[in-house]
Amino acid sequence: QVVPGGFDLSECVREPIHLLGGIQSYGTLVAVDPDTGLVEVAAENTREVLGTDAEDLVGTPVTRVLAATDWTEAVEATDGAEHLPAALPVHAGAAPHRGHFDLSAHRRDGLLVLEFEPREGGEEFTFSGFYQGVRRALARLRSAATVADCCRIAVREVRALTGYDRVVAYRFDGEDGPGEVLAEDVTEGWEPWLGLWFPATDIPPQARRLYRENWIRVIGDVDDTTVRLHPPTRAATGTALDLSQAALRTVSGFHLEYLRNIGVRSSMSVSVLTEGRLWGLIACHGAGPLRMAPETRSACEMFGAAFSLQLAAIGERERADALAGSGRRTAEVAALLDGGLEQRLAEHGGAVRDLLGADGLTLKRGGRVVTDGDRLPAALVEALGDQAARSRPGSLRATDRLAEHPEYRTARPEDDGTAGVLMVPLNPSGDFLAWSRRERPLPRRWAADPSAPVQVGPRGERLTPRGSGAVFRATVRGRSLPWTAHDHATARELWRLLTDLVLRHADALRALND
Ligand code: BLA
Repeated sequence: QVVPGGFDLSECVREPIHLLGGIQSYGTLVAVDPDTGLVEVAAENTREVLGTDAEDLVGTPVTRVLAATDWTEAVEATDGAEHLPAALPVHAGAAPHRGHFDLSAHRRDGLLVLEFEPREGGEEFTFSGFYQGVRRALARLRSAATVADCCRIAVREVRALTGYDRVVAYRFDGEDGPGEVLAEDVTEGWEPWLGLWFPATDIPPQARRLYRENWIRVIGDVDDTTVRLHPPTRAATGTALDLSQAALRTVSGFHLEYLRNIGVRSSMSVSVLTEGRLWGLIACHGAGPLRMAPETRSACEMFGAAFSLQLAAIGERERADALAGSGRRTAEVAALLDGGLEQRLAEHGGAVRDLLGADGLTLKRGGRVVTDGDRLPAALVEALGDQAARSRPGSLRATDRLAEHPEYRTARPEDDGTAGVLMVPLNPSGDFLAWSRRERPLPRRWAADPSAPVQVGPRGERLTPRGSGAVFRATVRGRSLPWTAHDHATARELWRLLTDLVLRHADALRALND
């Protein structure tokens, strides 16, 4: 996709942001063969930070800059834990640079990657004072009863722990989709972002993949000069050292440009995952340079994990409540269907359709199709049957955006108003029961025109500023109202009751024949 001015968005998607071969300058990095203890890669600022030139360090023992006991501890702490970082306070460096450092160590591609961050003021970190804050934040989070509550608490607590100027809970609409600011805690005078949508292209897919793996990402200063690695590429892999798990990993120029254009000097993002999927980020911005000590990073990462779990627990509870609330009505409707599903459904289809507030109901069974309300196009019924045949009976399939599913796309005429389907596969021969919903246009307030997310400015390839000052209103088409946890629970319960009915009839029949 090329935007007006000639910027090619596919460049963003192709950039290998974990292989940029550089780090942020507030610390330094050394990658070591864990068996020999010899340095293989060193950042070019090891002289400034540790007192030994990178060129000089490569090929020699790491114990020149790190005490042998600390080296052994780093090897042991990361043994058998590929990608899992360990943090140790160490004394490191050659005189006169010897001092207190926070060492983060992790394994990657057969190397032990060591990152040294000088302790500000040279003192040891005292966890006790900080720990109270983390505990309080976690306790408050546990009291959240709804997703909205949970997000409001999270942004307030993360801002209190870190001191950023803006903290938002940003939820993706689909893992690679655009996102919405669900909650915000922001310093006075900054424009509010609450409720705004941001285009999908703001965070390209490879960045999202990385955030699924590495749950925290700190950018200390967008005006920092990147420190290159020596040597730039590894002989073993032919690429730069993989910095996916490195705290100091340098940042894509595109993203730096983005941050500068929104007046941000530093940032931190904490990943939020539910059911293994990237739900969104807790995104933080600072007006000035700001880096987080490793303990603060760990605390934020832990807080992010607690936030993720709390979201999952809220989802679970909503499903249970939904089921409890609709159980009676579902049982009544199931009773109406006792004795010959097709015939009964022809009479009571409306009641079944209303259970989920749908516009149409479709039963395909043994070559017959019974409908109530909206009638689905024959080709779509067939495509759903194919899906049903491939799915486990009772495993729901739901979408509020049929047009985005290739398996259904060809099955829908242009003017078909149906946008959402929730389907229960009944058996391996492709029978199913499905509810359908019509399109409901969805108004959104965007921080940038989602169809032209990047504009090239007067200074050439420059991503121009954006913000609520230029809110762009647009309507999302092709979506139905989403299928809620309540809808899923009701459909699953109805399926369970129908299965019981069928089994009971089969038993009665068998008893009769015995
Ligand atoms: C990364 N983009 C990011 C990150 C965020 C955003 C949060 C994670 C890194 C960080 O914490 O700074 C975007 N920030 C947002 C959004 C909000 C926010 C949407 O606060 C809303 C609340 N970005 C572009 C374009 C490109 C691009 C056009 O707009 C590509 C040309 C790239 N964004 C881009 C890249 C990264 C990124 C490459 C990864 C940076 C990295 O981790 O190295």
